[in-house]
Amino acid sequence: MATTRRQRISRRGATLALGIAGGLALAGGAARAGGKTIALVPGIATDPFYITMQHGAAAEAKKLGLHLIWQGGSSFSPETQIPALQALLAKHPAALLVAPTNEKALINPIRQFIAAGIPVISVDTTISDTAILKSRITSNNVQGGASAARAIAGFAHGKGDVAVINVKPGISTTDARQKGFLAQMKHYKGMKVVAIEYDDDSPTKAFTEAQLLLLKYPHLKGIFATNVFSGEGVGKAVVAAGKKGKVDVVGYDAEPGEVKLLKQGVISTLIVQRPAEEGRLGVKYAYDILTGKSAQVPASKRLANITVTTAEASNPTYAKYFYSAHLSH
Ligand code: T6T
Repeated sequence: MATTRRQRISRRGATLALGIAGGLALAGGAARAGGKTIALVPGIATDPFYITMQHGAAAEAKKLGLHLIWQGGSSFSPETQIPALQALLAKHPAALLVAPTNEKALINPIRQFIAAGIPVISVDTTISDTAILKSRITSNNVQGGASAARAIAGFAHGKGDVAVINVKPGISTTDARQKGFLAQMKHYKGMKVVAIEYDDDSPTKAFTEAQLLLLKYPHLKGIFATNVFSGEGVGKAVVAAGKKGKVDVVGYDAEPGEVKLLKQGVISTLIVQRPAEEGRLGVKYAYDILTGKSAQVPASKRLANITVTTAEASNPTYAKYFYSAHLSH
C-alpha cells in the first residue's frame, strides 16, 4: 500500500516538475531579459521533505524576481541524481541549490558546475568537500538524533533494547542523526542498541526490516526511524505486529503518512525539520551571491529541529511545520 501511494505522489511530482519547467520555457525570453534562473535539485523529487523545500524556494524566487527550475531523480541515489544534474548543466542556470545524495559521489558532478562559473549551495545534505560550496544549509542532525534517543529512553524508562532503521551510509544528514542517537544512547547504561538496518529509502523495505526486528527481538522497546520513508515503514510494521504502544517509534520528518501515525500514537515523537526555510534561505543566498553580496552569505547555516509528540500533533503551533505532498506553483 505504501508503494502505491508513493507511486501516486511520484507521478504527480513528475507532472508538476514538467509543468514548472514548461512554464519556464514559455517565459524563456522574459527570464533571460529579466530575472535570472536558478535550479533546485532535491535528493529525490517525490519526497514531501523536498517538496516542502520547493515551497519555500518558489516563494522566495517569486519575491526576488528569479525563475526557479526544480529537477530531481525518482530515487534517493547518485544514479538518478547525477543524470538530472548533467541535464541541468546544459541549461546553465545562474546558481545551483542541491541536496547531494552521497557525500563523495556528488563531488565531481558539483565541480562541473563550479568549473562552468555556476555557484553551488548545498541544501539539506552536503558533500565532504565543503570548501567548494558557497554555502551549506541544513538542520542540526546530530541534535535531532540525540533528541530521538532521549524520547525513546523516556518511553523505556532508561532500560531495554532499541534499534535504528536508517537510509544508507554515506548521506551526511542521516549519518549525523545516527551518530547523535548512538552518542546519546551511551548515557543510558540500561539500554542497548541491538541493530542498525538500512532501508535504501524504501518504505516497503523499512516495513520488512522492522517486522524482522520485532520477531528477532520480542522485547524491543523502541525503533528510531531516521527519515520520511523509514518512519512510514516502521510505523506500519509496528501496527501490523500488534505492538502499538509497546514498541516506541520515534521518527524523523513530518510527511502526511507519518503525521497520521503520530496522531494515532503509533509514532510517539517526530523530529521535524524546516525544509521550506532551507529552500527560502537557499534562494536568498543565491540571490545575494548573484548581486554582489557574497560577503553576507554564511559558509554554514544550521537550523534547529522541532520535536513534536502525539499530544502536540493537532496543536497549530506545531502543525504549521508539517510537510506538504504537493508542489507549489
Ligand atoms: O530527512 C529528509 C532529509 O533531511 C534527508 O536528508 C533525506 O531524507 C529526507 O528527505 C526525508 O525522507
